[in-house]
Amino acid sequence: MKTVYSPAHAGHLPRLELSDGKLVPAVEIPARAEIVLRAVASAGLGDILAPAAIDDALLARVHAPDYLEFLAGFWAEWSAMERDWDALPLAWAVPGLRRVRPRDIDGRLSYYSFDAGTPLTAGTWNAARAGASVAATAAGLLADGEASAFALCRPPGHHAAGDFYGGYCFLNNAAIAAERLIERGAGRVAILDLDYHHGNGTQAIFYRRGDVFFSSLHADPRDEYPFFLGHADETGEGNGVGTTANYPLALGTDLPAYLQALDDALARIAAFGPDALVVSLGMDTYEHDPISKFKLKTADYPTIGARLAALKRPTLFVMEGGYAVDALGQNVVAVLSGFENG
Ligand code: OKP
Ligand code: ZN
Repeated sequence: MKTVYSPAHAGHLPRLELSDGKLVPAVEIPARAEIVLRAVASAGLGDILAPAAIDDALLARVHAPDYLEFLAGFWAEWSAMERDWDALPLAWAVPGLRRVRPRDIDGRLSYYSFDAGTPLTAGTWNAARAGASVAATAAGLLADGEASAFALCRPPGHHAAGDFYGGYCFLNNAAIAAERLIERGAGRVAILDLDYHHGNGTQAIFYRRGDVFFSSLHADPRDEYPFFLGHADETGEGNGVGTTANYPLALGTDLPAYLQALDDALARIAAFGPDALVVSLGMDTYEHDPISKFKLKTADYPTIGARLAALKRPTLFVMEGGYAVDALGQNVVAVLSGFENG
């Protein structure tokens, strides 16, 4: 399996994040991608390729033009105010307030976000765009006939919706990959989100679409971030009725309970009959993840990889979360080699 990687992710270097009421050292850091790169290289998984530059038209299939313009221009505006620290938003237009776009930079920062836990930094836009190009290039490998590929994206993407960022995510890499597959001829694409947190952004982007099936296994949003999406009764709307399937799971979920949900999701995907599968690969389901509460072990991940292989579709893995940095490389390789041997 080939990996696509760009060192440009390292330009997104958040220092402190807001967590549990405190500013603490950020967990979504460059070392994450670097340790995964080293692990896939030393496992001999396959060639490691650089991405091609991303087409703006592809970005615009997923994200609103004003949102992209905001992200692209943000740091110039922020730093012109002599602010040389990372940016965090402060107030949101919850129901009862009005989503009228503010002129003020802090107002716009809030308008285009949904949480205060996601620092926007000097290098964020370049890094996020490089991550999206990694996803698009890896999707192109599938379209060229590869059976599988690994998009080593950073920052992650699945919390980013069409017009807002949050959850360490700015551009939705998995959604961009799915759109690239459709551009290259796929009629139907399934996305399976295995990150511990619900992929609210990906769900929202495809909620009314009949050609993209979105399925997610995650901690129950009543117990865990992102709190306000990811319930089992969200099943799609309009043309997308029946093409969203959520599996909210209990804190403390271990392999048997996880596999029960996974097998159900895979049966739903098989019935949908996709031309390709995009896996949002978050490794924060790991028992020692510092911000998460599932109980999967390194030895469990090859089993999960083999279950994905049994679907027998061209499969693109897109890196999402996973914050137990020391174990992150071995856990990713465990899924990917389980897939290849499955
Ligand atoms: C991004 B991804 C912990 C705060 C966590 C946001 C988590 C974002 C996860 N005290 N805040 O889905 O891995
Ligand atoms: Zn996560």
